Amino acid sequence: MENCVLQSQNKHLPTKNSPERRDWKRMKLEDDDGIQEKDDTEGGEFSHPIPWQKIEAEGLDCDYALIFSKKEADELFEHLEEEVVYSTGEEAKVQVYGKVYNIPRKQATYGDTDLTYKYSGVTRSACPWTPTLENIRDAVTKATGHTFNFVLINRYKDGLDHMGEHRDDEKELDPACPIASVSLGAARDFIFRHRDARGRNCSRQIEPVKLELAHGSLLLMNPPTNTFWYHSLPVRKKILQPRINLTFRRILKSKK
Ligand SMILES: O=C(O)CCC(=O)C(=O)O
Repeated sequence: MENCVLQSQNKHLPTKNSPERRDWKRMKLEDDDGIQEKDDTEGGEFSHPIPWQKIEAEGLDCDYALIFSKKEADELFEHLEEEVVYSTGEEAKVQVYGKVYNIPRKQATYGDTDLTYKYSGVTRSACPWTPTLENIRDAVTKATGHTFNFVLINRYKDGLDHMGEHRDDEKELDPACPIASVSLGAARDFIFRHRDARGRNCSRQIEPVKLELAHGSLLLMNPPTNTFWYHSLPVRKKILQPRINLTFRRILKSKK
């Protein structure tokens, strides 16, 4: 069974050995429907502490918090709808085991000049940061202490749009830097599955870890999570509203 550790009252995420982190309270996760107990404190303004929740399992280390109030998150969503230009045509396809597929959602990539990122058989170059993306990136840096030079944006028009199981383990990603996933819009389920517990002939029985990613939330996937765990955003037919997800990453320029 997975455990969840709650919560620092510090705005910045405590480091592994800091007293705040040692004092966090351990709590359990439900089998299926995500976190059993949640701190119901709203994220609020950035001048207030962020109540982080710890999500842990074997080889999985994540932190979760609401970092934007509803009003802030609503505004960010609207601005992104105006600013972000999503890929079309050949750029809106991926290659899996040699076959080309349309992406079941919209995608865009932004970041520092000259950065490219290769995933699912395609190489994407970064468009220059927009003002809203810079604001969100800087808010994530302020909340976590980590810096990011690239963001992959996924827009899901409704619950039919989805993302299949994968790991963010590309060699050009800085292995020491977490992937910071900001969610805006419709809340969606997000599922982690251990690499040894996938498929019919899996070698081990390990329960998946299931979360709901809320409007204005930040999920930090710390190393080594993406080595051991796949993640996905499954179809949810009842969801009729759009959602935008931004995964901030640090790309090592020398290993391109
Ligand atoms: O939309 C999401 O929350 C999933 C995004 C994701 O898995 C990714 O960018 O690698």
